[in-house]
Amino acid sequence: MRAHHAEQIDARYALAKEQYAALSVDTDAALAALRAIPVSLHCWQGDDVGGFERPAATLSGGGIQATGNYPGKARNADELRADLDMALSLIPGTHRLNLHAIYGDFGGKFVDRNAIQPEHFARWIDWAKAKGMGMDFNPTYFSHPKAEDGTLSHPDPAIRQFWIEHGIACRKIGEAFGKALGTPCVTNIWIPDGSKDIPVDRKAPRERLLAALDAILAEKIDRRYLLDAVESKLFGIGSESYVVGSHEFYMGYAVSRQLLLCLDAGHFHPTEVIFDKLSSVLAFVPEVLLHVSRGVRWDSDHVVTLTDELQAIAQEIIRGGYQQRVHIGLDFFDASINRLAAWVIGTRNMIKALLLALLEPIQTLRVSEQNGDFTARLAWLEEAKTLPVGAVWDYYCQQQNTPVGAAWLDAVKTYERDVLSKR
Ligand code: RNT
Ligand code: ZN
Repeated sequence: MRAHHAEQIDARYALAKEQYAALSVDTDAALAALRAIPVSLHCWQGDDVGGFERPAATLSGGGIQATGNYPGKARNADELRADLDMALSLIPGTHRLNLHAIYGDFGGKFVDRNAIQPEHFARWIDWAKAKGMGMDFNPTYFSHPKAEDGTLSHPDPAIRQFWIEHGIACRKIGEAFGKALGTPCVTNIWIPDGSKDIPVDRKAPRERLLAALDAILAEKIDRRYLLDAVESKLFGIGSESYVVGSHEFYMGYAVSRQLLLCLDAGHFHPTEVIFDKLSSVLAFVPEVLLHVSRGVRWDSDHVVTLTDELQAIAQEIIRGGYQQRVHIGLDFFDASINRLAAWVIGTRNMIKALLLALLEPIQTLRVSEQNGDFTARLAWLEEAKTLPVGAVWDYYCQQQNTPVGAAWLDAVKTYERDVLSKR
């Protein structure tokens, strides 16, 4: 029965391959290219951004929020690794893990943010190494008593210094990841600093942030191990009127320091989209980090679905040949549905969007555009939407030994019954 099913998938793929070949699209080449694009799975979807600094830690402050209380969230790093193992077994390809600093194996003792060391992440390194995965990293500038009213832009030099030390510690950890895993670790700085109501001094906090970032980044670390990124934001809960690390601030900072700029899909005006920023930003910064997310009316971090925006992001990466310069990370946290399913749905959608982009009849589209035949360009853009991408996707899932179609959901439901419901 199973074998028969597999044969059907092969047969459907063979037909699709012919149909694409007639449009000069090589599906085998597209799948080989797809396999080479990692997506960095964010650990924080597994426990609602709580982390493991203390038992039953929860997200606090930072202007971000995970809503819902679906049962079964990971309570420690072992549970989170088990959940990630399960989710990764349902996602085709080899990907990366994106850790936040609060997710170390702290061995039951409290280690403050400025004292974390690579050793606290040794078990994550071993885990990733065994899977042939790379890792990315993030300092955590929220959920901490010293983060209640600012971090790197805080007027109190002692508080700023504490967070500078955290940033420095995190870069050392990122460097250790890169050395151990043989692939550079993207270490991304995002801070929540801002103000609820209208400030009169918008200048001084930005000057302090600038100096603090320069202090964190003063030590040059080999780009083979570590890539530094900075992430802007428009507003957050409690920082509606002013965000210190705005887009212009970090764009200027990344350009002047030649760092990675992180573009989070939820961090701009509600109708503003990030796909069109790629070719502009990449004219001035060496590389970009994406936080692929889905804002619904605000930066709500809903699970990524196969929207027009997601497809446009993937198209820009592929059409621009930016695979080596754009690091794809996910950033959503939904606590109202099964958390593993959220990872699987969001990540599979990101990969599907990349596949759709790789299967575009790009030659026909480009020739139409170059000839000024915008009628044909529009016609082919629309025809491409109903080409048999599903057959190619199913074949890819089968080839990568991951469930085809919605079969992954059965695996998640079984895991929920056997493991999550017992937590
Ligand atoms: C917050 C930023 C940031 C966080 C993570 C948890 O608005 O998007 O990237 O979501 O660091
Ligand atoms: Zn983000």
